[in-house]
Amino acid sequence: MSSRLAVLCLLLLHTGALGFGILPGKSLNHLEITKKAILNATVQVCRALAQAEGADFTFPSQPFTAEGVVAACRVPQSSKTFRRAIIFIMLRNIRVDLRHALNPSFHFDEEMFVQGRKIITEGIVAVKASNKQENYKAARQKLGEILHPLQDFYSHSNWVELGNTLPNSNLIRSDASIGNIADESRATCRSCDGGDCRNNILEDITAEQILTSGYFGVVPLFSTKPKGKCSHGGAVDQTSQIKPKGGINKDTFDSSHGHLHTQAANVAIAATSELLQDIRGAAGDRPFLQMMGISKGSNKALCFVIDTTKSMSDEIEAVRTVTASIINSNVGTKNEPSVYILVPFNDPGFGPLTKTTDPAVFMNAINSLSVTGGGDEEEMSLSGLQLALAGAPFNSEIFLFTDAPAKNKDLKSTVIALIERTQTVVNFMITDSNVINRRRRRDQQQTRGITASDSQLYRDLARASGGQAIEVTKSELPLAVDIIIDSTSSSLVTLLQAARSPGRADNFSFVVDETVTNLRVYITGQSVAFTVISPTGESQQSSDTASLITASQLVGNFRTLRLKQQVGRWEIKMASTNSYTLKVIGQSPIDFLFDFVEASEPFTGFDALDTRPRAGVNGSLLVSVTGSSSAEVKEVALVASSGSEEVKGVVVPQGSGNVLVQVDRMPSVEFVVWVKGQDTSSTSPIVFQRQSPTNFRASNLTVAADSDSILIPGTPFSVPFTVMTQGTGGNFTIRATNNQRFESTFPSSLSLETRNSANGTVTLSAPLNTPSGTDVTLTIEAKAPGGTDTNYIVLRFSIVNTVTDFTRPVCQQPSLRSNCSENCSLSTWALSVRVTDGAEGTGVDRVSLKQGNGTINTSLEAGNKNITLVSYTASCCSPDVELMVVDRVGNVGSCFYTIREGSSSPVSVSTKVIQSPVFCLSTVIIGLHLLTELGFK
Ligand SMILES: *[C@@H]1O[C@H](CO)[C@@H](O)[C@H](O)[C@H]1NC(C)=O
Ligand SMILES: *[C@@H]1O[C@H](CO)[C@@H](O)[C@H](O)[C@H]1NC(C)=O
Ligand SMILES: *[C@@H]1O[C@H](CO)[C@@H](O)[C@H](O)[C@H]1NC(C)=O
Ligand SMILES: *[C@@H]1O[C@H](CO)[C@@H](O)[C@H](O)[C@H]1NC(C)=O
Ligand SMILES: *[C@@H]1O[C@H](CO)[C@@H](O)[C@H](O)[C@H]1NC(C)=O
Ligand SMILES: *[C@@H]1O[C@H](CO)[C@@H](O)[C@H](O)[C@H]1NC(C)=O
Ligand SMILES: [Ca+2]
Ligand SMILES: [Ca+2]
Repeated sequence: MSSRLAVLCLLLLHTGALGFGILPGKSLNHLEITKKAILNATVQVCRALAQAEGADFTFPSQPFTAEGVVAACRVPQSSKTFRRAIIFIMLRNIRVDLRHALNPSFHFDEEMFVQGRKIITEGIVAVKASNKQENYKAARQKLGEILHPLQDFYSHSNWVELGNTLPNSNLIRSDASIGNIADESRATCRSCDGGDCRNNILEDITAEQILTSGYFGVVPLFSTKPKGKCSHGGAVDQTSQIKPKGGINKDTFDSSHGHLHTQAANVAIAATSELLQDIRGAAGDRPFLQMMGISKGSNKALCFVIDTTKSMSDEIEAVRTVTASIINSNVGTKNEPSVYILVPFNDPGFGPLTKTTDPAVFMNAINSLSVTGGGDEEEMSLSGLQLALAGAPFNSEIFLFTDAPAKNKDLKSTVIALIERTQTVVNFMITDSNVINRRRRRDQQQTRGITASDSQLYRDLARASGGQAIEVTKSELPLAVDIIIDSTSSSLVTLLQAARSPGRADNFSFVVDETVTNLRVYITGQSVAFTVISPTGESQQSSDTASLITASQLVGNFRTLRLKQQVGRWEIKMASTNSYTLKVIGQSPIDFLFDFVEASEPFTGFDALDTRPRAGVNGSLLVSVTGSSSAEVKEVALVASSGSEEVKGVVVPQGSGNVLVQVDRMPSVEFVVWVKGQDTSSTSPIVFQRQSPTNFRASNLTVAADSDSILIPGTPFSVPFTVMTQGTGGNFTIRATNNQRFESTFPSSLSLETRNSANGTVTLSAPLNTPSGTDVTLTIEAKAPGGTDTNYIVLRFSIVNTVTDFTRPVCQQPSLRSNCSENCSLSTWALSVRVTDGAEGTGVDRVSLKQGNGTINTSLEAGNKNITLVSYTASCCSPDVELMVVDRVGNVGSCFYTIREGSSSPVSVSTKVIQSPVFCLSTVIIGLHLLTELGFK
C-alpha cells in the first residue's frame, strides 16, 4: 500500500520540497495483497473443478506460488500465462497510484465512500461483461484498476479501527449501504499524542460505528481539510500538520496506524478474495481460470487469417486438412489448442473474428469458408491481421494465408504496433508469389501473384514478429503447414531468432539446456547455404544428407531442420548473400516474460508502457522467469536484431521471481530481448538462455494518453493524447485506428516545436446496439516528419451498456423430499425450487451447484420464462446443497439448503437471511422434520 506515497514523494522530491526515507520491505503492498488473493482464489477454483470431476486435489505448499498453483491445477503449461495475468493485474493496480495519485475517490480518502464504491461496482459490471464476451485481457485490465480502491479502503478508512475483521461486503455491491458515513460537519479525530496516533479517532465515532477516512494533500500551505477531520498521515501529507494533527493510514508498519497494518492488509486480502469470488460466480469456473490465463491443453491459440478471394480454394483446403489433423491428434492432450480464432478477409470485406474454445465450432467455421470476388489483385490482408492481433491472447502465433499483395499497406505501422505490444508471432503462408512463378512457370502467362516488392511487406512484418514468410506454390502448401502443427506444441520457447537483410555470411550460436526437447531450426530465404555444428563438434552442411540432423525438409523458401537432442552450445554458420531469417525453437517448461516499464526509482513502483520505450536514454524492463520457482534471471541484454551489438542491463531482484532490469541506453536500432538464467532445483544447476521472438524499437517520440476505460454506446468518447519529441520539430502525422471500425475523429497532423509537445483528441463513437463486453483496441500513431521515427500508444476499452439491474436472483418456494434412513448411502433426497430475477431483473442466466455432489436439472417454467425450475437429487450422505444463481448481467446470488437435523426435537426450523461475507442472498435452512411433517410430496 505504500507505492502511492512513493509516487507522491517523488513528486515532492522533484519539486525539492521534502525528503522521505524508504521503508523496510516488510509491509504488505498492493502487489502482494493482490497476488495472495489471486493465488488463493485460483486454488479454490481448481479444487472445486477437481471435486466436480471426482479427481484428487492436493493443495500446493505454502506460501503459494504461480508455479505451485498451476501444478496443483494440473496445467503446468499455463505457468507463463498465469504469471503474465497476475503481473498485468498488479501493474494495472499500481497504475492507479501513478495516474490518480491525487484523486481521493480512487483511494477512499476524504470520506469519498460513495464515489469510491461507484468506481468498484461499475468496474465489476465491466469485468463481468468482458468475461461474458471472453475478452479476458479487458477483464484483467479493469480488475486491476478496481482492486486498488478496494484494498485502499481497509488502509485509509477506520473500518479496522471499528473492530471489523471481515471485509465490508457492500463495497462490491451497489444496492446496499456502505455503512454509517460521517457527516461533513462531524469531527472524527483529535490530534495525536506526540508521535503516537493510536488513540486519535474520537470515541463517539467508534462507539456509534461511524465510517470516516483521512484527508490528504501534498502541497504545503494549500492543503486543507474540514474542521475536526482525520488526516491520512505521513511526511508527505500536508493536512496532517493541520489540527487535528497526525493520521490514520495503515499503509505500512511505520504509518500513523502502522500497528494495525497487518490487520488491514489481511482484511484487504479477504476483500480481494471476495471480489474475485463474485467475479468467479458470474463467469463460471472455467472462464474465471481463463481470465487468470489458465486453461486446459496447450494454453495457446490456433489462429488463422485467411484470404477468401476467388483463387484461394486450394489453400483453404490445405487449412481444412491441417486443422482437422491438429484437432484430431490433440483433443484431450496437453497440445490441444485452448482457443481457436479465425478471421477471413476479402476485398473490400474482412472479418468477422470468430473466437471459440470449441474445436467443432472452429472446424465448422473453416468448412463454411467459401471463395468469392476480390476484384483487383490486392486484398485486405492487413485489416484481417489487425483484427486477429487485437483479439488473440498475448504471445499468440498467427498464420496468415494469401496469394495476393496487401491492399491497405498503410496499416503496416499499426500492425507492427500491435505485434510489439502483444508480442505475437505472425507467419505468412504466401502461395504462388512471382518470385517462385518466375522460377517455375517462366513460360506461363501469370497475371495474378505477388512481386518481390509486394512480398517484402509480408517479410518485414514476419521478421518484426519473429515469424516466417513462407513462399510456396499452391501444390507445395500442404508440405509447409507442418510449421502450424509444430506451433501447437505446448511450452514452445525461442532459443535464437535472427535475420539478415540484405543477406551476409554470419555465425550464430545458441545454448541448449537439459530441459529443452524437440529442437527445430527454421530458415527462410532463397538458396541459403549453411553449416550446423553440434556441441560435440560434429558438423553438417546444408547440402549433406547425413545423420547429424535427423530430418531436414525444404519447401519453397522454407527449410526445417530437426536437430538431435544434445545439450551444449550449437553453432550455425550461414553463408549467404541472399537475405534470410533463422529461428531456433524447442519445448521447455522454463521461459520468461517481460514488459517495458517506467520505473519510479528509488521506489518500487513501475508502470507498464503501452508505447515504444524512449530511445537513447535509460530504460527499464520487468522480467520474470516462468515454469520453475527455483529459476533465476542472471543476465538480460537488448541485442540488435541485425548485428551483434548489445546493451546489457543491471538486474535488480524484486521478489517472487521478478526482476527489474535497468539499461543505460535503449538501443536506437531494432532489438530483441535476450535472457540468461539459472535453475538450481536439481543437483547440478541448469543454465538456460531464451530470447524474445518479437523485435522491438525505441523512439524519440513519446505518445501519452489517459482516459476512462469504459465506453458507453451512443455517447462520443474522448481520448485526449499528447505527442512529444526529443528531436527536431515539424509537422507530425497522426493516425488513429480501432479494431471495431467504430467511427472516429482525430487531427491528421500535429505541429510540434523542437523538444516540445502538442495535444490532440481522438473521439470514438460506438453504435447504440454494441453489446456490453465488446472490447475496442485503439492505436494512436505519431510519425515524425520524413517518416523515420514512429511511436504509438495501444489502448484497450470495454463497451458497457448502462446497467439497471443490481439485484441478485432469488430462490422461492423450496420443496424438499427425503426418505433418508440410518444408512445414508441407501437413500436419496430431492429438492425443487423456483429461481427468479424478479419482474425488473435481466433474468436468470445460470444456475449451478456451488456445494453438494448430487444431480441438478433446470428447466423453464411452462408459460413463464422468468422462472427457472431447479430440481436436485442427492444421496442422503450429501446432506447440503448450495445453488449459485446468476442473472444476465452477472449479479450472483446463492441459496443454501440442508437436510441435516438441527436437533433431536421433532420440529426445528430456522429461516433467516444471512449476509455472509462472501455472497449469500437467501440462505434458507430448512429442518428436515418440518418438511416431512408438512408433507412435502
Ligand atoms: C481463500 O479463499 C477462500 C474461499 O474463497 C476463503 O474462504 C479464504 O478466506 C481465502 N484465504 C485467504 C487467505 O484469502
Ligand atoms: C565464421 O566462422 C568462421 C570460422 O569457422 C570464420 O572464418 C568466419 O570469419 C566467421 N564469420 C563471421 C562473419 O564472423
Ligand atoms: C533513468 O535515470 C534517471 C536518473 O537516474 C532516473 O530518475 C529514471 O527513473 C531512469 N529512467 C528509467 C526509465 O529507468
Ligand atoms: C533519436 O535521435 C537520435 C539523435 O538525434 C538519433 O541518433 C536516433 O537515431 C533517433 N532514434 C530513432 C529511433 O529515431
Ligand atoms: C501537415 O501535413 C499534412 C499532411 O501530411 C498537411 O495536410 C498539413 O497541411 C500540414 N500542416 C502544416 C502546418 O504544414
Ligand atoms: C496538453 O494538455 C495538458 C493537460 O492535459 C496540459 O497540461 C498541457 O499544457 C497541454 N500542452 C499543450 C502543448 O497544449
Ligand atoms: Ca482485390
Ligand atoms: Ca438481477
